[in-house]
Amino acid sequence: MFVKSYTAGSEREALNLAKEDLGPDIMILDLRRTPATLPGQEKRVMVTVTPDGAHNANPRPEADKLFPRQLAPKGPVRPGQLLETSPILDEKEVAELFYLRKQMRNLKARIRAGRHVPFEEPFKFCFDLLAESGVPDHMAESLVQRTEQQLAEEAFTGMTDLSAVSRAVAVNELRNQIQRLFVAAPVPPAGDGQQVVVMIGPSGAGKTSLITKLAAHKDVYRGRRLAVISTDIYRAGANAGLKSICKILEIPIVEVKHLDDIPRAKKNLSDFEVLLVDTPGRSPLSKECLPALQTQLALFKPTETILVLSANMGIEELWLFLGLYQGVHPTALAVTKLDETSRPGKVLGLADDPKLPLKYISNGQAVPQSLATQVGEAIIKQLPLTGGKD
Ligand SMILES: Nc1nc2c(ncn2[C@@H]2O[C@H](COP(=O)(O)OP(=O)(O)OP(=O)(O)O)[C@@H](O)[C@H]2O)c(=O)[nH]1
Ligand SMILES: [Mg+2]
Repeated sequence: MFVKSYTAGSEREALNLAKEDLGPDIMILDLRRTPATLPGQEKRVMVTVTPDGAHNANPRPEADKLFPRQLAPKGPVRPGQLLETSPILDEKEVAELFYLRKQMRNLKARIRAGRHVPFEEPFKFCFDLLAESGVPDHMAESLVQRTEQQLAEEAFTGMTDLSAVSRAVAVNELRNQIQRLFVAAPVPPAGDGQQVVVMIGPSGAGKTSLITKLAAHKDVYRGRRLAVISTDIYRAGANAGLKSICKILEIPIVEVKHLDDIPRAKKNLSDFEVLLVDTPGRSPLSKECLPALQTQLALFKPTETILVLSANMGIEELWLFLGLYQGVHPTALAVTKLDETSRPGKVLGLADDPKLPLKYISNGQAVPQSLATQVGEAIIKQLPLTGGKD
């Protein structure tokens, strides 16, 4: 990552220097203030920045190494056959991920200890609000820095007096900054060919429920002809709820019993504009889970692979699972059970990868009312973002 520091008498001047040098799109990595200690000495501010985008060039090079891209199978696939190119997840790799997780914890602690000039009010108030609601430190810092930077820019153009910014104003800007993390991802227009949307994720994450909510939601696949395919055929009654909702919505559902039935099922449903595919949940920590999933995905050739994770897991576990599922190349993320966590801010820790946009939030069991497609709004609603007393 390309990183450079600029020092000046104020945040504004230091940022101007950075923007003159690197262009307008920069991301602040660190901001340090050195107060004037001697008479006549000036306060100095050092900002450390990176050109925005550089930090995302390849956010997961290690994961790419662990799980190389897979090839589609050549020729027919036998029931139960695993592709030779499937990722092999062994204990060594899992241990490596756990080790990385520990390293990350250490780094977080060092960053906290090393930040010798903490945020000043009201930005400290904003940081504490985020941290208390479970937003990981690095994300809280970045959001509060962006809030500070935005208000400093407004102060510069005469719209606000930065020294008199109230908590309410700062919190309001913080909300805008959170909202900016999420760009609405529209459904591709009709006529763009058949969409094959596959849900993947650990057991009990809410994959099947998400399919029922997507199928019933008025804004998602509005007016499209939908069909559902389920490969979750091993557990008795696994599809009972899904079948009854499909019946109410008059959507055909096909249960695929063998891998080589997948191409046939797709062919039989070729007139449908959208195929929603449900897969069985297994722990990605088990050796068989990811290779088996990879085989199914190679046969389905999805246009979209949605990784479904439940917010009632801890953030470290969520990061670990995200790392593990990189092997099957999900294209979007859905977070369920936001209603079942007291630290909903952790979800923001999953929203910093532009290659894996957070597309859906589910915060209850009601079909489809508990499905939010305006993800930023849904998360902000769950956070205690009020200005309090100034
Ligand atoms: N409170 C709450 N419960 C949810 C939410 N989403 C799903 N559930 C419940 O979680 C349980 C598991 O949901 P499923 O949709 O069956 O999960 P799954 O990922 O398909 O599970 P497997 O197929 O067993 O892997 C069900 O009781 C759902 O009603 C949510 O957003 N909030
Ligand atoms: Mg299921």
